[in-house]
Amino acid sequence: MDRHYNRGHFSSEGHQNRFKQERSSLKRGREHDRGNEINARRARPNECVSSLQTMSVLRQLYDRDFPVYKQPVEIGYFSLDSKRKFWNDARQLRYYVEPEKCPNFNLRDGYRDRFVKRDDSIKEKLDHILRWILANRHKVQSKNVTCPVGVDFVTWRGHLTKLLTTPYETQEGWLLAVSKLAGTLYISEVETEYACRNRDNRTERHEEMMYWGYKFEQYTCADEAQGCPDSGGVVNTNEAFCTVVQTRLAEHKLLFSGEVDCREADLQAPQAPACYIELKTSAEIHTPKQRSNFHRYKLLKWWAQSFLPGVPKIVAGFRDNDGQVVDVETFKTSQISQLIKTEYNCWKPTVCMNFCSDFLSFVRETVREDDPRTVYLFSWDPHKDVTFTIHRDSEYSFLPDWFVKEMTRPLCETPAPPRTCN
Ligand code: 0WD
Ligand code: CA
Repeated sequence: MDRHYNRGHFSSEGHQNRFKQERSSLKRGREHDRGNEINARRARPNECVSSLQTMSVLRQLYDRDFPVYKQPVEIGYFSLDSKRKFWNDARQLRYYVEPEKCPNFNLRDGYRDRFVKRDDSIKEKLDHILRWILANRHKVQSKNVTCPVGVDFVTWRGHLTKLLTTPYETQEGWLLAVSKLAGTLYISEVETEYACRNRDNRTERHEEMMYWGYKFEQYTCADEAQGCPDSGGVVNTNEAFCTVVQTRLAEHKLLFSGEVDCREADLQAPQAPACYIELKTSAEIHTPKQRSNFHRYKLLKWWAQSFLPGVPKIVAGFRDNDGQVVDVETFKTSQISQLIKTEYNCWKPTVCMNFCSDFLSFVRETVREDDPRTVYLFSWDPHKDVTFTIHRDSEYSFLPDWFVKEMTRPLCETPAPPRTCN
């Protein structure tokens, strides 16, 4: 018996063949039923169901020794330009220029007249990462013919951040689509109805505040190592530099990509990801209650996001309600868990990492079909268990044909120019 069953993190009776398959239309009310969905539902009393139908999110189940998390290694990077075009290089990498302690940056400047906003209704899914994989097959290729990309999981760092913070999240649930292709599991987020509604109903104030973070980046980053920030330029949120890292969490080999704000300007700085810096803005803190909330909620998200790719430093601009930066503080990612220990009943890194590791085990146990047209949709809402549904040829399929075609081509055909097999 798998050790996970004994620990009771997954609901734990019965056998795989006790899965009850039933046609269903999803609660979310989308028009997509082609008769192919299988609904994983909770067991009724006395009913023997699959041991892997649901997964608990209760913190105490994950409060054990810290799992192995190998030092993340940067295996590549890519850039997205002002038109969101993919480049297999570091042209969008920027260099950190340390601001004054109280710089009085005006984060509202340029919102009306020098701001190009990325269209966030366009869902890019994993496409940029997949493009990077195809352009760098030699770096990810394994000798194992049945698993040409030599990792268990491919995803965005942001999706893993959501998993890490799940045991402490009380507001927002998530939907993660998973497909297996040639032995590797691909995880891509699906926007929840709650998130979609929030996106549609943002206030003008909220829209502007989302700009403030990017404006802070412009005040503190230069395009060249010896350069100066250009606070009079245009802020274009299509632009991004993304690192691609490989690491291992317990028994799971991971390849993920995350957006990196900038690096140390000193070219002698340690190699990536140790030279990378995450930039943040946050409301200034006046009261003990505000400080406690900052520790409990914001530092959890900041820690998870930077710990995953091994980004050691977070520079935070604290701003007032008018978008004026009044204080700049640096946080070492490795010291955040010490910093929060003064809080009563605060979050624990080990709970975050063990939950993520066990979720990935749950996914591996669940996703058996190696077929890019099949999506296992994992769903979680606060105060509930993780559940899943299965969808074939549905709106949830996310691995594009151009990627599937390349990945399923026999190995002997892979080197360019193409050769004939003997
Ligand atoms: O379409 C989607 N559902 C998603 C797209 C979800 C997650 C990410 N992305 C895109 C982002 O636009 C970005 O190019 O993937 C890339 C980065 O992925 P990530 O690093 O895995 O994402 P995450 O760690 O959540 O965010 C890193 C940064 C953010 O910095 P802050 O300091 O705010 O955490 O990427 C940016 C943002 O600057 N970012 C976005 N920018 C525009 N639209 C978005 C977004 N939806 N999400 C993250
Ligand atoms: Ca940032």
